[in-house]
Amino acid sequence: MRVDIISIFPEYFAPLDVSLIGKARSRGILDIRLHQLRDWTHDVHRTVDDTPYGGGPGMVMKPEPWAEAIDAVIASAETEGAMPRLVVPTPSGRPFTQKVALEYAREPWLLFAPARYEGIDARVVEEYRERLRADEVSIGDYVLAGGEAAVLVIVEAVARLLPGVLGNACSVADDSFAPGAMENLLEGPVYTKPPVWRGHEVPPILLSGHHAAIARWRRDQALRRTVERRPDLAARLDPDTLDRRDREVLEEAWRAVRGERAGEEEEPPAGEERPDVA
Ligand code: 6GU
Repeated sequence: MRVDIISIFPEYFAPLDVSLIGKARSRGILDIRLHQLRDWTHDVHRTVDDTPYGGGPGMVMKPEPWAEAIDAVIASAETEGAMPRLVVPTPSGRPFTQKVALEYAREPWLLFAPARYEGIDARVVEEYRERLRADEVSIGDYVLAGGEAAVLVIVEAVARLLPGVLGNACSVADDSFAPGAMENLLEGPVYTKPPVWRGHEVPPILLSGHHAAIARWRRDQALRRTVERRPDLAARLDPDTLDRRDREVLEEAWRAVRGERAGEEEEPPAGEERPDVA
């Protein structure tokens, strides 16, 4: 996969030389190319921003340097007519999820346009939307100072899905959020040696050698953890992917978050309201 990144801080991407991604690059699985946006300005100050039309705080990134930079990347295609998919990180974008990561992992070429300031003049995405299948994506409900950190997040999530990047291909299928058995499920706790550490024991089932019982225990843990930590995800579990035991574990976990004991009534008696969870 080829990845181009246009930014006023190309040095921000030094971590892409390290670890999993660094190895994928040196092995030729990932071809990452960094570009300085200011190289496509024409004034002595190498200006990339200007005041917003309509007033308001902050600055907006000018369209011209972005378009010249994007055109130069398009022109550098090594296959005649090949076009990158354009990804513009912004807190007002659509959520970047594991599903989107899997979709990007199937693309041969991605182009990232991370902005600083209040964002890029909206006409840039408008200009390239059709030709480059431009996507505006957000990595979560908080605001970063710029899109660079979001690009690092997205590149790491996508790169580990590329064939040959991870040592163990199964770990991708077992991921939290992976489509299939783990869809909308968080992974449970994991343990390694020693069996007792500072008085904390590894759950004995994991030392039993009973593979089916271990798989069942792990699934119980995943179900409980998801209800506790991400009731929003748990509420979206597909009933068709749940067996009888799953349903029992879930029911018990929901009771626990609601602060009920087993066998207690669904509805509290009138006048004894309890706070709703999720
Ligand atoms: Cl993609 N960019 C910025 N600047 N802030 C964000 C974000 C992206 N996703 C969440 N917050």
